Amino acid sequence: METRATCPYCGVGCGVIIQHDGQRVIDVRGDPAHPANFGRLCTKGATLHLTTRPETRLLHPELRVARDAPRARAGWSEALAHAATKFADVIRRDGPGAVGFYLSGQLLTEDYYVFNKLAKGFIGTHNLDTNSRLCMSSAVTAYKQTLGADAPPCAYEDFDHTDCLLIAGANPAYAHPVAFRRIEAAKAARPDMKIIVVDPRRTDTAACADLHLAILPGTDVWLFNALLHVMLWEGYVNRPWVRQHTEGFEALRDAVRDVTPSVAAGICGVAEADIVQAAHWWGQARAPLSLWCMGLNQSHHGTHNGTALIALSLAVGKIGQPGCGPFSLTGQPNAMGGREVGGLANLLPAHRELANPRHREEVAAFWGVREISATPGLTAVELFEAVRAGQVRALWIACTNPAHSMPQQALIREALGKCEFVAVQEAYANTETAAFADLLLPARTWAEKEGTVTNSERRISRVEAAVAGPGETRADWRIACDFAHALGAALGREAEARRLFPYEDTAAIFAEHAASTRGRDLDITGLSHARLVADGPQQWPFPAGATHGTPRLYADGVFATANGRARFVVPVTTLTAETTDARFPLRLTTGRLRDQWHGMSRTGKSARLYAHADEACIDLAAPDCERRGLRDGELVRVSSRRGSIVLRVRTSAEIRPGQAFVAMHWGRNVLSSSGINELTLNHVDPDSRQPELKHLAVQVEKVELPHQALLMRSAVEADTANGLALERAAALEPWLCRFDHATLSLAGRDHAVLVLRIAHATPLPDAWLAELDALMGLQGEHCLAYTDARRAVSKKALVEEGLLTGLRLTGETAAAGWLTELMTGRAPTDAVRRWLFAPLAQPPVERASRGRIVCNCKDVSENEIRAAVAAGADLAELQRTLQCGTSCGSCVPEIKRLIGNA
Ligand SMILES: Nc1nc2c(c(=O)[nH]1)N[C@H]1C(S)=C(S)[C@@H](COP(=O)(O)OP(=O)(O)OC[C@H]3O[C@@H](n4cnc5c(=O)[nH]c(N)nc54)[C@H](O)[C@@H]3O)O[C@H]1N2
Ligand SMILES: Nc1nc2c(c(=O)[nH]1)N[C@H]1C(S)=C(S)[C@@H](COP(=O)(O)OP(=O)(O)OC[C@H]3O[C@@H](n4cnc5c(=O)[nH]c(N)nc54)[C@H](O)[C@@H]3O)O[C@H]1N2
Ligand code: SF4
Ligand SMILES: [Mo]
Repeated sequence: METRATCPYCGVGCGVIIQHDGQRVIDVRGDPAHPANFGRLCTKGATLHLTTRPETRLLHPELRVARDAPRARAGWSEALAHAATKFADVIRRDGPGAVGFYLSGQLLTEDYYVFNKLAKGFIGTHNLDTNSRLCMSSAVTAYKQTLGADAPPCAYEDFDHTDCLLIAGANPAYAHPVAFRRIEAAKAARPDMKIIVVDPRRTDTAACADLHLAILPGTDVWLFNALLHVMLWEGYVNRPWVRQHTEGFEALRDAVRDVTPSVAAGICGVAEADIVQAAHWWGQARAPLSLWCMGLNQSHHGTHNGTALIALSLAVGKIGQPGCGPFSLTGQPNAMGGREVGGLANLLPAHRELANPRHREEVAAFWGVREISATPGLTAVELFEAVRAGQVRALWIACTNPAHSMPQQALIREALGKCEFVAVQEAYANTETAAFADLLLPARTWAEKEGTVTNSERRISRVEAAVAGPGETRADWRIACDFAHALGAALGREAEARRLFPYEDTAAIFAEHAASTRGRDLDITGLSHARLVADGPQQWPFPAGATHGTPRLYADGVFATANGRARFVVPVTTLTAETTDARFPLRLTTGRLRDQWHGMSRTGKSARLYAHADEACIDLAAPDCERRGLRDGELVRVSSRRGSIVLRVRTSAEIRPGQAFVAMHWGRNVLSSSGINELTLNHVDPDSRQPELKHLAVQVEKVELPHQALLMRSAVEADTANGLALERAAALEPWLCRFDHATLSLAGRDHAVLVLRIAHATPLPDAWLAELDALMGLQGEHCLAYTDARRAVSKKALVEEGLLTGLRLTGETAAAGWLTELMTGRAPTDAVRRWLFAPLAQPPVERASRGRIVCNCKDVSENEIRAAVAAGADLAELQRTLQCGTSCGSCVPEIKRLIGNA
């Protein structure tokens, strides 16, 4: 059977077709009819079916009735009644401002709508914020300050029409791969099209550019101002258009007068000629298009990064036409939908503003409630600070993992630890945040839930459920409604709760949401679930009576501001909130890897998604490693003014000296620490309240952790191996923080191998090893052991049906690399037996190491590609012989790079 849905990962919003038998998801493929992807998927989308295994799902409500007691399984009605009593007590005692909701851009629009109505319409608090605050809120404020509304004016088809694409602070080759495939195709069809990438790192995106401006982190505003300076000087500014359709230009013109390319070159750390070149390309372009994402948004002046970039489109009057405009890429699949229903602390439904009394009245009338409170709500960082200060006493968290993803984790842990009552609505057990939950509620997830989502280009898609959720899971909107009813009972307002939350299905919720948009910029009164199924995904606005959606906004030069004019904003020109000094001399930035998603609760369940990057690393430039006497792969202590963590170092040509990069994905489930957010700071942009997650000052030093161990475990049958690996990983996670450094990962492809690597300052106690053996299943008669007490080396191997299925090495772990390959390659064990009982670190047989896997679909490694390139192969030849890069295409930029560097 087949069911249509969308990919639950990034904001590209690819359509998927789920293949299933009504009970289980069997496979997934791209939906050829979906206009976001026309059948394509990236590595993450194409492996979605591998994330649906039940082993690590949360299946039943769990409740802790007394502080410090363990959680126990509970029934839904008992669990919700308990939560309602807790919330009601706090509301009665301390007022509605003492409760809060922290939600997610990964909820569906209908889920979001119900939660928003519950907090703002029923409870009377605006303490409802989401992880979009960490993500899109600077883009929202930038759009509102300049164009007047939170509406990206562009469409993906603009990639096919632009002749100058400026990508700033985004790495779509990794983060929006299917959109990037479209950019690659546009460039291949029209090689004259110019691509400029602004990113401190030489990412795969930057490597594809005609011009890469590797600016110093945090200096974008200076660069954009210098571009405007050159454009003014060269007469590229469309003065009549600016006069007719905008305001505030003179102030910006005066502000950039002294920002010459030479001044900016000094501040941004790039060549003056490159800045001039970029300005010429942009100024001369028929259709200039900009794209941006977290490199601009996650800054303490993220709003002004955005307004300065948007100013470049306004200055040439190129907006609303094919191939033109400032295009903010949405991170999460439904951050747009969340904003549409008003799912942020400062918003009300349908892009209404809490601060606007008329909007509050409209919403009160629409919902049929007495009033909408005028008290502003707390935004993400403020919300957790208020929890920490004891002002917010009951917190509801859904579909996000703040104990991983919020900055300055020590403060978040303190807040969650102190909070009187924390409810967590999650699809997976064991997330970092679940550990703090008094109440854990099992949610349905991808393939099990239905509703709608809106992608980066304002396109609304219908998502249908293929299978029922496992165990007692419920859909998020349903949980929100059930809680609303329970809370109504606890507050003695049951009839009101039933009246406000009468929904039997998501179509009814969508209809109410659509009605709330009547006459607003995002009017979707012409849409319904039925229409989205019949006519396919549509771009808003789509008012009643419309026959099609709206690919572009502002084509008539009339903007969503009060007087219809777009506005230029004079940006602040501060740099990063935190500066480097002798103690913390490196500028560290954070971001994404190609094959992992956020806290890895889903992507981390699929062995093959570790093949591209298997362990938490810090990337440093070679000179910075040399200066510190560091070799590739050694362990280092990374410290900021807020804490320190241990990571493996990777020398990288992608990064400039003086800088460092750590991916945001690795946290307590796979690492001995909380990862990089242990070190980040919670400084926020004053307008958007988005924290500066991309910039911090760090020191990196070698750390000696001589006592090492490696444990690996697989099984003879693939299905057993995969299931056991996940179960064992879950049991091992709490162990990781005991060690000075430990990582948990999966290796292999169809047969998962669980890999635990440990490094510790002091000898590992035998009791710990015995416990680890038990958790890994490294016991029993099939286990062979060898111990060399003198050299403190011990080896233990489990051989089942002639295959090596388990291993533990202590003291001497140099053989880790080839042993992992032996185990994932399922080679016969004769060779290992000899090695096992000999005091050797060397592999018993010479084997060529495969190295990192570059092409995930076709399982082709870096070393295999390098060897073919050395023999003269070009991309076409590699695609023909090795088949790499012929399926999803996510690895093509990297393959091109390997060819280029050969
Ligand atoms: N594979 C994968 N894809 C994802 C996600 C994921 O977890 N994994 N998450 C999704 C989400 S929610 C989001 S928000 C998006 C994020 O998508 P992106 O923003 O594209 O991804 P990031 O890697 O966070 O950051 C982009 C780039 O900003 C650069 N950067 C850092 N500092 C600066 C600076 O000062 N100026 C400039 N110009 N650039 C800078 C970094 O070097 C990085 O390459 O990705 C979405 N897609
Ligand atoms: N240092 C640093 N930190 C960052 C960033 C960065 O670039 N650098 N990026 C920030 C950004 S842009 C973002 S968007 C955030 C993302 O941070 P989070 O929102 O914390 O990321 P996820 O891991 O995607 O969290 C989603 C959770 O919802 C669960 N889930 C999945 N499906 C469902 C469902 O259907 N229902 C429910 N109830 N739960 C479900 C998942 O298991 C997962 O635990 O991280 C931010 N943090
Ligand atoms: S680009 Fe990849 S992660 Fe993003 S929606 Fe498409 S398949 Fe999913
Ligand atoms: Mo995001």
